[in-house]
Amino acid sequence: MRQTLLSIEPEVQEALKYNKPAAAMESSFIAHGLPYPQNYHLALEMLEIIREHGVVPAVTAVIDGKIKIGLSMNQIEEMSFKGGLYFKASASDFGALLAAGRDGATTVAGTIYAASLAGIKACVTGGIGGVHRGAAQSLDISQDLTCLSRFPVTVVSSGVKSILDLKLTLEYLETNGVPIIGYRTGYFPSFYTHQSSYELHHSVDSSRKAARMIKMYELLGWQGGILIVNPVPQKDSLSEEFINCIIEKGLKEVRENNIRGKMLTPFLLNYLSQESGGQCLKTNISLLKNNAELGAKISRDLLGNNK
Ligand code: PSU
Ligand code: MN
Repeated sequence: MRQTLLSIEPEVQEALKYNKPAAAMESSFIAHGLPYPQNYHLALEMLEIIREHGVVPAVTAVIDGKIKIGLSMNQIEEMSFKGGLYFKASASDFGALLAAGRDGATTVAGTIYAASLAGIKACVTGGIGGVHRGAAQSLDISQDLTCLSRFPVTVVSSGVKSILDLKLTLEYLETNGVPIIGYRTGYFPSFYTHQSSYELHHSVDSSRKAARMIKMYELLGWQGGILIVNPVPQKDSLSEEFINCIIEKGLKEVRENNIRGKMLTPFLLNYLSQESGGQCLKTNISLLKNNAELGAKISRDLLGNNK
């Protein structure tokens, strides 16, 4: 019965049937995170990068009363152009959207859930949501974190933006038992910035070693997901002072306009891109491509022998 709620693109279906590698891709950054037409061109480039490694990409979404595992080019174009019409769909929104026939673009939480329903083991994103600054008062903690601990999917991301509280985000992940593995880094990356001051306990220097660790959790019957953090390439990394200065101004606007809930993250993302004069956008594009490449390699290596 559950399978009838999924609409899996034929090439993804084939990959799953014949045990060929597939990687899921978040869609909220296409619909809500980046401007048109850069979002469209980037999405296509990411699909191409994933394919170059022999992996079938599957952008996830909720469309026409189905959970989509893989979108057609037309659907990606439509989503890129009319992003605002798509609901920002976390896992807990799926049932409501399906019943109402409303379309949604998936957050990391939604993407992990969709991937786990389809049996896809890894997904690619830019940055995950986390614990917001001032969470002691607002209790604003992204569902991405709880879904990471609930569904057995590996997420490749560049850490979290410093619009969030990095320290509390790491504490929350630790409490919920989400393993964090640095890819060629010993520090948690903070999205636009190559590294933060927070040290990681585990890191790997190749996709094969990452796949080996993930398989070890599988062998142990680990029920939750794994977070692989992949820093933005050095050449596109922005300085922490530069970003923090813009974020402080953005947070002032948030307080003045009483912005809360689902709107908070998109508001801050939009503010950052506008105020940084295109630099944030360039960095965002660079890290997303980099994550597509690593996500593809890990998905490929998950099917190999990594001894
Ligand atoms: N952070 C980014 N870019 C994004 C998001 C977060 O740097 O596009 C999106 C992702 O879809 C993420 C979601 O899963 O925002 C988290 O939203 P919230 O904080 O409302 O849970
Ligand atoms: Mn929130």
